[in-house]
Parts: sequence; structure tokens; C-alpha cells
Amino acid sequence: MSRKKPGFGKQLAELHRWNGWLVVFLAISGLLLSWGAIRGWLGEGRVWLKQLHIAVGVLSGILIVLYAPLMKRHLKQLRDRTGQKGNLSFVLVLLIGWLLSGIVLWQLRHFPTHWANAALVVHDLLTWVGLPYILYHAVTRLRWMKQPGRRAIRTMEPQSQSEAETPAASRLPGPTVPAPWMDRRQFLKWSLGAVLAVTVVPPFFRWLGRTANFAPVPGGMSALENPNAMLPEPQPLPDSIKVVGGGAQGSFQVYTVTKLPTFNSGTWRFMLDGLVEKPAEWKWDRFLEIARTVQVSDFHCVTGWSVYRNTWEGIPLSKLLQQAGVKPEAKFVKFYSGDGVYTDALSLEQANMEGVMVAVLHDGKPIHRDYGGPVRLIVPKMYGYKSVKWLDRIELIDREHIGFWEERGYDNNAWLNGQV
Ligand SMILES: Nc1nc2c(c(=O)[nH]1)N[C@H]1C(S)=C(S)[C@@H](COP(=O)(O)O)O[C@H]1N2
Ligand SMILES: [Mo]
Repeated sequence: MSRKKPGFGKQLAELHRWNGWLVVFLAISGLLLSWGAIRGWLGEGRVWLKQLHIAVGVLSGILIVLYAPLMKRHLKQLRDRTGQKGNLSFVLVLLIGWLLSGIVLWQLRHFPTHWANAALVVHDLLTWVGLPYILYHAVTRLRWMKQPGRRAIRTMEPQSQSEAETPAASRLPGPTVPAPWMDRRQFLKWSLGAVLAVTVVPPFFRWLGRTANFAPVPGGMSALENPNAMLPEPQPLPDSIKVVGGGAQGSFQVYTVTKLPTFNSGTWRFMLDGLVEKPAEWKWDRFLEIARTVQVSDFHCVTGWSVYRNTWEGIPLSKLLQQAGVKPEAKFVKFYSGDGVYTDALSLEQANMEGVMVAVLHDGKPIHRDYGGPVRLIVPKMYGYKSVKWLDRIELIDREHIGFWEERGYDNNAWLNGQV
């Protein structure tokens, strides 16, 4: 210990301090990014926040690299302190796990699609376990908790013993002071633990339930629980009834940038207009008369989650366009959501790709309101933000349209990995 090179301890302390602040920033920005309810509210800020989160993550990676050469010596210093060694290893596993899964999520286009899903599970799991731990570690080590002089209750003990001999006037106010069963520090530790348990454990289990939901849910979501009052119910084709995909694996997140819209079959309309020979508008019952087909496809969101083997039933977009008669000037297809805010677009060529579908049923059931029902777009070869929910209008246009998220920084090229 005495031969310690001057500055080693200081170096470690500096690294620890910087790392602490980076983790604070990463925790706050990460929680904001994963909070579905504020997606729309953050808007463009969300894309910036994500970039910043990535940049700070890279910085923390650099700190790990800087720490690496010091680690051997640090471990030697801690050789008799098992607790601190355990803490150190746990924190390193956390940081490296976050870093590696973060890199996959950042560069998800360059990895197989199921890697992103695994990385997201790891990133989330480490957060649910690691963040409470780090919070606890930080708070219990704050200096004010260690000051013994602040443990005021203990200093009262002798007074209560000598109570009998003391004149009434000089007694402590009130009856005898009971011996404390817990000192201030213990009390704070336990209450902090309780607060963490209450705030972190339930969302963790909800998350676990969602992640573990990799088996088809028997019965799925019934139309009765569906807040959209769309009658008649669409009658599934035999392939939908059979659920040819075997049932979706994974769970959709409920993404929306507005309040969840609700529809009813009395007022709902679907429009196909713009540069077409035969513009059309359908009511719900007429819309259900258009011939549908069934396809099985995976669904991927750029934030990392996927739902595999969805059985979608709907109208192939190419068929709808063919029936409407696309005018030669038309170059792009614009999609409008019934939420009144969200839009996106595809080139005519992309819109005519196989699998692009105006979907009405998922796994043989009407699409639930939360997931874009009664009608949503499905573009299996592209990231989920092209799959406009609550689709109620398709317009043929002659120039490019930049969609909701693309306007806020998402790549207009939404092809899944490996394609351009
Ligand atoms: N109207 C509307 N459509 C939308 C979105 C949205 O916020 N509003 N989010 C998009 C994104 S980024 C994804 S990944 C999928 C999510 O579909 P889900 O909410 O059914 O899981 O919908 C896409 N379509
Ligand atoms: Mo997404």
C-alpha cells in the first residue's frame, strides 16, 4: 500500500466520478426513450435524445477502456474486501453488458434482425436490475448518511434511564423515549429499499410478462374487448382461422403519437384518392367486401423489438391500386392515419411490393384498437414506422412525402438490414 504510485487513487476516483455522471445521464435519457406514452410529445427531441444517449454511451465505453489497464492493480488493492470486489465486478458486468447490447441496438441494421430483439431484452433487464442497485449504492454512500453526529435519537437514551431521579421540570417533554429499534441510517436504507421495491419491482414484472409472452395467447384479443365498435365483424378466411403463422411470437408495444383514437362503423370511412382514375370512398361494410388474402410476416421496430410470424389478413395494396387505376403522373403513395397526425409514404414501386397490405385481421381476429385497428398498413420488408396505424386514407401523389418520424429524424430509407 505504501508503495502506491502517487495519483493512482486519485485516477480511480476521477474515473468513478465521471462514470457516475455518465450513468446518471444514461439512466435518465434511457428511461425517457423507453417511455412509450411520451413518444409523440418528445417528437423530434426523441431522435436527438437517442443520438445523445448513444454518444454518452460511447463516452462511457471510453472510460471502461481507460480503466482496463488500472483494473489489475485496483483488484489487488481490494483483495481483502470481498464486498467491494463483488460490487466492482457487478458494476463492470452491468456497464459492459449495457455497452455491448447498446452497440447492437445502435447499429441494428448491420446485425441479423433477431439480434436487436435479444439486445433489447438484455439492455432492459440490466436496467431493471442495475439501476436500482446503482441508485442504492449512490444514495447509501452519500456523505450525509454517514455522519454519526446526525444520529440524534441515540443521544437521548441515557436521559430516559435517569428519568426517575430528575425533577419533573427538567424532564424531556412527553413520556419515556423508547430505545430506537433502528438508527437513522438504517431507517433511510430500509425506506430507500422499500421505495425502490414499490417503484421498480411492479414495472419489472410487467416487462417480464411482455418479454416472456412468446407463446400464442389462446383466444387472443376478442372484438368485445376492442374499444372500436366496428360491426359487422370481418369474417376471417380459412388461413386466418387456422392462423397459418402458428400465432404471433412476441408482443407489440402500443406506439402512438396522439391519444389513442377510437372509431365506430357508423362514421368510419376509407378513402383512396389523388392521382387515380377512380377515386373511392368506402363505409365499413362495403370495405369488408373487398377481396382479402392472408400472409405471414415478421414485424420489426427500429427500437429493437420484433414480433415474429404474424398472420395478417387484408387487401394487398397492389390490388387496391390496380382497381383504382393509378395515373401515369403518380409517383408516390401517401398514407394517412385516422389519428389525424401520423402519415407516411412509399414510392409506387415499393407500394406494389409483395406483402404490402392494408390489414384488417391479425391471427384471425380483428386488429385491436391499440395496434392500429380497424385497419392498418403492413410493410413487412421495412421497419415498423412505415406500417401506419388506423389507416383511413391513401392518396396518390407526384412528389415525395416525408412521413411523421422521418420528418423528425428517422431514416426515410426504412429497409430492414442488408437492403438498400
Ligand atoms: N398512427 C400511427 N402509426 C404508427 C405509429 C404511431 O405512433 N402512430 N408508430 C409506428 C411505429 S414506430 C411502429 S414500430 C409501429 C408499432 O405498431 P404497434 O403500436 O401496433 O406495436 O407502428 C407504426 N405506425
Ligand atoms: Mo417503430
